[in-house]
Amino acid sequence: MHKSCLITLPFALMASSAIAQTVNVYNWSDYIAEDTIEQFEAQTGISVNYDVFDSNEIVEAKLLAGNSGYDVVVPSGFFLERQIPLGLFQPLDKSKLPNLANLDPEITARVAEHDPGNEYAVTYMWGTTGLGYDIGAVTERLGEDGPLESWDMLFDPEIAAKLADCGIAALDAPVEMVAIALNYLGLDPNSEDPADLEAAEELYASVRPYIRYFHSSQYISDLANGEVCLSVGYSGDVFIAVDRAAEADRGVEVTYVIPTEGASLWFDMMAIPADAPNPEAAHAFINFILEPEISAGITNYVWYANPNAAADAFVDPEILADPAIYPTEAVMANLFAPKARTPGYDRLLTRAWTRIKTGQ
Ligand code: N2P
Repeated sequence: MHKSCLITLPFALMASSAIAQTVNVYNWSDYIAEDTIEQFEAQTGISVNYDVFDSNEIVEAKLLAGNSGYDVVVPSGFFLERQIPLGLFQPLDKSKLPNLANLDPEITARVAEHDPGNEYAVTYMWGTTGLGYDIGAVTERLGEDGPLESWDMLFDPEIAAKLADCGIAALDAPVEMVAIALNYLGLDPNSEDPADLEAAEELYASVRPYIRYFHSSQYISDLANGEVCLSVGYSGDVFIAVDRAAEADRGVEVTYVIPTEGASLWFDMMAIPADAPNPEAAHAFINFILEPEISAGITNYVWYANPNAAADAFVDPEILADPAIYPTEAVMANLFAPKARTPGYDRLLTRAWTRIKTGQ
């Protein structure tokens, strides 16, 4: 009896890993550690097809078209919120996600606003959308006493004009960019009032000549190389630019600020499409990400906060103590969280955004 157990067990393991299993993951660009996928493949024998995107709109279009072929996708909570009722995801089988126990209950409660009961999604990483800038180029033009911690650098035409020659970049992310403009104007960042949208559009029109381009990942290398001197950016992505600029050692020094008027706060959520080819492997992947050392390894590499309380022990103390990554209560109070847009408003928003980008 004992003997046969000893013989069958290794055989069973071999057999299960011999079945070629694949998980298809669709995640944001620059958003995982160098060794995460390798480690998952080594631990589970499941191979990973890993594709990247840089915009919620692209993910949504793929999910709406159906048959995306993905097993795990990572939209932001404010998009996922309206995708759930459309039936685009399957409920999680929590019995296959024992590592859910590692999650910080405060974050779990927060994201329940997007996913009631936390039935469909698990937070991957979270962060803010603020400003990245080239310290030398910007202070040279605005002075040490310039509004270096304010959205004025983007939205005040007189100030933005001074930065036009060294280059301003903005994200191609209409929901967040309009929310940021509304917040700057003292309006509700989640307003769907067409008059407010018009005010945001006017604000962009007033600085449009000074914005070089709208793109959601190009700014990382451009900031690092000194091709642009100011960009709206995702916190961790700007930190990549900080790092790359320092490595290049060509005199460019980049920094990230959460402007005093506030910044947008978002949670990117792992979910399994309703038509995922391999939901079993999707659960294995999500559970693996929730291993404390794996979550911490990603945070240490991409400089985004993870939702994993058990991971704190493995996160670089410098990152854990950085209020631009793990915001303090006071910073938190100054952040606003975009909410899902209704389809009716979305049409207005898309048209307004096209006009903003094309400058018409
Ligand atoms: C990762 C960008 C993710 C931030 N590079 C957008 N939610």
